[in-house]
Amino acid sequence: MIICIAHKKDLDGLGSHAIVRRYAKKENLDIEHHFVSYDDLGEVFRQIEGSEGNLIVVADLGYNSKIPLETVKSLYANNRFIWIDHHDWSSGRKLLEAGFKFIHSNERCAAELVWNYFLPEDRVAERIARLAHVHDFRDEGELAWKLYDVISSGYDKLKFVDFLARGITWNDVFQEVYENYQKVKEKGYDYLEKHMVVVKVDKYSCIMAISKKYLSSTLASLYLQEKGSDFVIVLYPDGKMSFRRNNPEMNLAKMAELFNGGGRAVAAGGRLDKEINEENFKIVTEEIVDIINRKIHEIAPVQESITTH
Ligand SMILES: [Mn+2]
Repeated sequence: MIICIAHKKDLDGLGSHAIVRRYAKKENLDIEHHFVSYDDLGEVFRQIEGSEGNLIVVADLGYNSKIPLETVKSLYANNRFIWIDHHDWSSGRKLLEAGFKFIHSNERCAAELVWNYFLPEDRVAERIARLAHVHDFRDEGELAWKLYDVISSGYDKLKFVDFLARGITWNDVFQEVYENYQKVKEKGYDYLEKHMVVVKVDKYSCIMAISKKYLSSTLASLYLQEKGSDFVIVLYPDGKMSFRRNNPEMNLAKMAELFNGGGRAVAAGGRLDKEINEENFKIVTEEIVDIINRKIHEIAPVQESITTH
């Protein structure tokens, strides 16, 4: 059996799921999908502890400090274990010592790496991978962004993945879901606009806002990023945090580590151990600023200027 553990929030993660699903069908293997976010990955490894003789594929999920090293080691010892990713692993060296097969690139998205590894000759897998790339690298491409809206709407992930795996990238169901979600998005942007603050962290400007759950972190943060601050933090009522930047000096993977998360330099996610609401929003933002401030020189290392005589 294949156990596929990949990101649940975007086209890269679900595209990775879809390509592995297509591979499973081709090889006549059963497949179990785990739709995971960065911060609950450790929990999923614990859930499948004891698995033996399976192919475990982890995709589009980076290292975070909550991943149980011993559990991963035992999964690797008893299964074929492959990790395919494009996130920042600079803090994850200890985990890599477990010795599993690790495929990593900074130039390609996870779905492209999954396509190349599992189904390099397959045109459907290629199409899925290219759509994922458009979204992950914020390129132009109407279909990729429409599919992302379908994902963001909360549409059933397994159904979505199954359509893609069968080579169906658009249909009437997606169209209806997409159209309904446009109204929801507008409401979400309106709420963000009314629940945001601009703060200073060291010399950097940051926009923080509470988002409604139905607006995805990518959509919420893209909306806020357009306002031009150095970086943005989107907060969700359950404590989830999402980081995006305009200023390339900042390493958001490092920032997210302060909040039990991880990700990439350009985009990362974490979690606060409390609920966030309109009442405590101001205090929470101050706490977040304090936490980041203490480590700002690791997040945005000052470039030493070298003077020559
Ligand atoms: Mn990705």
